[in-house]
Amino acid sequence: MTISLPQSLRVETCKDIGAEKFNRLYRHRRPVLLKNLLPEAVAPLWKQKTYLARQLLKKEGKLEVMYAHDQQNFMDDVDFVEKGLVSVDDVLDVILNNTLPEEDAGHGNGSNKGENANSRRFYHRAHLSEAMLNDLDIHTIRNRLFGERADDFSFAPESKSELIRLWVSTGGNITPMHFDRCHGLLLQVYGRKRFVLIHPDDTSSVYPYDGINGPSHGAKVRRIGYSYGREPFSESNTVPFELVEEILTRFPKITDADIYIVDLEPGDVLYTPPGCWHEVTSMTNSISVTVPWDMAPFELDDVPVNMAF
Ligand SMILES: O=C(O)CCC(=O)C(=O)O
Repeated sequence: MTISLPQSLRVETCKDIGAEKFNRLYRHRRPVLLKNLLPEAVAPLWKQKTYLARQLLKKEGKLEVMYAHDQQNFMDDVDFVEKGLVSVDDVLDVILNNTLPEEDAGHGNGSNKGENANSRRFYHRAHLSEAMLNDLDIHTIRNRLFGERADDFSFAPESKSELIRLWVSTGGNITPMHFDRCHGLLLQVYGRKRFVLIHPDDTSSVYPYDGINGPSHGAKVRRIGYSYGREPFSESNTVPFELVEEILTRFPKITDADIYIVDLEPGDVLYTPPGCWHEVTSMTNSISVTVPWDMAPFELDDVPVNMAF
């Protein structure tokens, strides 16, 4: 018997997308990787400690962070995480200087159990400062993707900028498989993140929680991103077989799913449609931004199966 997950698939990738093409993918609720869509100045600026130290919004000089109970799976839910306060200096030293002890990202199992912010994985999620919002120039991204039709599709991040979030994570963090009821862009600014995307039609393959015994919109499958190794599309890739075996034993229906893997680099933007299952792994320390927006009223006539209740 061969031990493997389904061959990973690639999502549509565009280097220079125009509104016409984006609208077509968007109407069909297809995820799309948009290469180099961020303004060029952002990635070099947002890896400077002095800049970040000025821009991060502090509470009494500290940043709120989440620590995962299992040191790996982060979800804003007390069953998964506890909260703490850490100085900006400590956060930035870990994120920019990589002071967290090295771990094998291909086999990461949450064994990183240090005692303080300098050795424990954490996630800092927060609003963005005005300057950071200006840097991202979301208005230009809006015009590139939607042209004249931004209002038809309810894409109005300028008026709902409080929904835009910064995500600062240590390498090895996982946001477990879930779906959102809104559309979303993830803007990758620093480091690398891996998305595993699974279509709503494959909902039974991810073992969804029933919303009573676990987080609603959440699924039980774990660590799919890690199970494809470091280079999911390379012949020479080393796949962590023990992890694959564990997943196949606990979640055998995962083999029925089409599994899309997207590795994001600084400058990339990923569009994720509503209802699309996704698991997000920080393959290195990472800084990204999410921009969500609601479905337009006409889209609600035809929602993905997993959103229908
Ligand atoms: O970046 C992450 O860890 C999670 C992002 C996410 O879940 C989203 O974009 O919906």
